Amino acid sequence: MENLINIAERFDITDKITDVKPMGEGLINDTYKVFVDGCDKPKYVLQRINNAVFQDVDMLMDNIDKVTSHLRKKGKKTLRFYPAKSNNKYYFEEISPLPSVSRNDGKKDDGKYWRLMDIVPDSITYQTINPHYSYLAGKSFGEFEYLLSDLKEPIGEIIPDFHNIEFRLQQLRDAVAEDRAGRVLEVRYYLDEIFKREEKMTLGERLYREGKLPKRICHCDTKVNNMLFDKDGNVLCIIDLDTVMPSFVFSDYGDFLRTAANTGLEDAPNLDDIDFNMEIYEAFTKGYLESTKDFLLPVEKENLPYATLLFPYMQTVRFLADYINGDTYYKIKYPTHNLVRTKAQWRLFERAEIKLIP
Ligand code: GN1
Ligand code: MG
Repeated sequence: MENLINIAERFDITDKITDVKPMGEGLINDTYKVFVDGCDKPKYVLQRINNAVFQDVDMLMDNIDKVTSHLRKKGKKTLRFYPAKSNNKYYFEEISPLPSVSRNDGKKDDGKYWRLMDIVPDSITYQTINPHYSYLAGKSFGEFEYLLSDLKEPIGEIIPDFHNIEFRLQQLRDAVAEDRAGRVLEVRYYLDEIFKREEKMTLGERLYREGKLPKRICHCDTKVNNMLFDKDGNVLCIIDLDTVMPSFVFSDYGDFLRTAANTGLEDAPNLDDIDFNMEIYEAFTKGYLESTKDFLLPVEKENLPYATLLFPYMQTVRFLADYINGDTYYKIKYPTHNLVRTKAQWRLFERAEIKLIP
């Protein structure tokens, strides 16, 4: 970890760094906890930004700066980043001494982008939660969107079409047409099931084109583990702000339930572990509607059950496309990991579909 200590030392902090260790379960960035002299708990989070996914790092950190400043002005606890000594920006680029190599998608990967932020003290993360915490999470998420609803500065679309299901289905079609890893045959069943529901699941994009559904500033990655709770279950702070961008409110509502109402893990190999927990769903919805009732449009409220189905559906599409493409996007721990994730998300979709659609 010697090299990582050197990296962390390049930020504008006065502590003496003693150790850097891997942290968290993120599927995109590499995350580490940073220990300093005189403190037995880690004090900072060091992250290498995946710039194949977040290609415009300036826009990324600029979005986060605008959002965190706005939340801080309103008295909310939020992430705090440290400037790099070399450029006074909230990140620096480490230029690789080796000649740049072309990755298998043809993009060059020659820079490593690093950033450093505070660890929120006495915070707890969960993979699954109880109904009361779910209610509190619903309130906080609604409030998060509400607090950002008067942000005047523009927030860039950091990953274009990120939660556009029509675009995700097209990516899946392209992956199938190319069949780069020779995996299409074994996933035929899932492809058929997905495309059978295409019309129904692309409703949001149609409403948007008709001018009926707005985009608002959303978090767009509201997994349960992107929320820090205190010991009483109150949401202390919402983390992982990389994907904050204009989207339908369905994103935040639906993606939270995708993880929170799942009785199993996102990648549970045993599908019997997976069910859609209605108590979590109802508690979250109650909290969410309490804090959004004054600004959500009827079309947004009425379509929350659609949003609940959309996210397991979209995540199935994304994991499956990555599996078919030979695992170029999500980090995997074993060769069939994206297939296991696909099956687990699909089971969740089916369970939610049965329970939500009479
Ligand atoms: C990714 O890196 P992480 O785990 O916070 C992904 C989300 C997916 C999620 C699936 C930029 O988030 O969209 O829902 O994995 N983030 C990006 O667990 O693609
Ligand atoms: Mg995350």
